[in-house]
Amino acid sequence: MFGAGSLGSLVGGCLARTHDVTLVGRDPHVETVRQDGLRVSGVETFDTRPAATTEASGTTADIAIVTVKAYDTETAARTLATGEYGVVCSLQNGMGNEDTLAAHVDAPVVAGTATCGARLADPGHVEWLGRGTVTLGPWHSDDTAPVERVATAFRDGGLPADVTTDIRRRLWEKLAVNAAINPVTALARVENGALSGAGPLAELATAAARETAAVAREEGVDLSTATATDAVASVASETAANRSSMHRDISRGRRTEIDAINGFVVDRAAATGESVPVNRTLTALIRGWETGAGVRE
Ligand code: KPL
Repeated sequence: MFGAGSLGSLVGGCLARTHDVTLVGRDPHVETVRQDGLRVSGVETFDTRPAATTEASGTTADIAIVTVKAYDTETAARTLATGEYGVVCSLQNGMGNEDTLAAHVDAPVVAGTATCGARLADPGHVEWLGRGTVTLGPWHSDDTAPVERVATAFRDGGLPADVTTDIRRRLWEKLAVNAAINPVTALARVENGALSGAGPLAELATAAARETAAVAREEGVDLSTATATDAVASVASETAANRSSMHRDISRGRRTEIDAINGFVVDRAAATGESVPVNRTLTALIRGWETGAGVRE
């Protein structure tokens, strides 16, 4: 597991019930897992003992699952390139991660999205807040065999996993959800539920999703406006009590994934000539906050 944040620790903890797992992350979480093991609580509660390390150069594994923040993908890909892996699977937010991984690693790349709710409560303890599901598909290939290997590992570990040949559309749909919910909740400092129903924040989020769907269609991805905006509404209500990852990043004074989310939409729109004023504004505001907070050069 490259990335031992909330999702990486949850997935790693589940898989460690049936597989040899190594979490690659940061201290103090890694040190606590190494000493005392990993506790998962919530949807299911159990203790596991995955290996844990802060340094993964030259590692070998059947499957590498990448859950690092999008701005750390390049570093993770360079580290992965020093080892040997049968399959590399991204379960990250934002777009562009799979291409970055594929540019460095000599292994099939699998793209995935996860709807599992997770929160790192304390070092060594992850809360499993919503069972969720993982959807996986091949990247740059029609070969589903590596995808099935990853899906089987997930299911063996007790995580529901589907395989699709339509993963590009699924990633764009997730991008629309993140482009709508993440910056709006981060800037307004509200929980996701504040965007369900009517109101100015919901309208803003819907507009960001609408623009994202239009850019997806320009890219040849069949994502209707209704599918994108319905997805935003249902995720906002299903995760009503959650704070989005961008809201949490900003609250902790950390860099966000804006470049791989709304920034990606803005870049693709520039390439296709689409106008995306809402995504452009949200991107400028979050980047401006990052610069002011000293977490962006
Ligand atoms: O993926 C998410 C995130 O916060 O990054 C959503 C789906 C918006 C849930 O909070």
